[in-house]
Amino acid sequence: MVTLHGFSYSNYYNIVKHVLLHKEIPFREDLQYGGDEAYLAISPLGKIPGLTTEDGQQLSESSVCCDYLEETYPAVALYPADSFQRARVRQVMKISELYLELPCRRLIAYVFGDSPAPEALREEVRGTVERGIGAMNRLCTFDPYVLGSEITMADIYLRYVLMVVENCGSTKLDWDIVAEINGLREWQAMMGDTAIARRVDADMRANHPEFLALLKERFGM
Ligand SMILES: N[C@@H](CCC(=O)N[C@@H](CS)C(=O)NCC(=O)O)C(=O)O
Repeated sequence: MVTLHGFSYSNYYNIVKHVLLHKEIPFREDLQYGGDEAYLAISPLGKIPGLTTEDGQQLSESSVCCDYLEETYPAVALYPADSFQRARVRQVMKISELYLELPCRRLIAYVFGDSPAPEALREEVRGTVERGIGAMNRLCTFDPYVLGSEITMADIYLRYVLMVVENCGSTKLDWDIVAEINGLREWQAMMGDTAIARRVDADMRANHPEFLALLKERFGM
């Protein structure tokens, strides 16, 4: 059976978990917070999540895990058959990660810590996110899914990318980033209104106190 390693408060972990649930692939969860030698055998950078395949091999990097799951378990497809449309799905995933999530992540230490984020950093993050918003508005249709009538990997990816973006945007930039992307709020409500999303979100909330305790223990946050 596939094993997903990591913790439920991690948005990256939840991308892969949502894909496993959507594709109805049997899996078990192995609670890992990283930071120890043993975990490096599963995820070479020590990042969450890690994946152990059915035949006992290890993978990391969420988008790589997603692609592996798609190719190995194609029955419930999350990419279109057409190669250009598949590339479009990956384009949205990459843009949302590189130009929305990763800049916002630069503020995450200030979200969990006490000190205010330096203005120069906030300005830099704002500039990158502005461009990401522009690209998302040009690419995504939200009719009703990100790229049309069928759910794709981009829908699942974006749902969890936004968890960090919304949190950092509202707490550190006084900025409702979701409101800047046309149709995103309605799409978010639709994506959240499924049994899978509710399960992932409930597990995420349940893990929150333990995750906060770990941050305190490891980083004094
Ligand atoms: N590019 C990685 C990013 C994963 C990532 O940053 N995960 C966070 C948890 S949400 C983590 O492991 N942070 C600890 C660290 O960076 O060492 C992926 O797509 O899986």
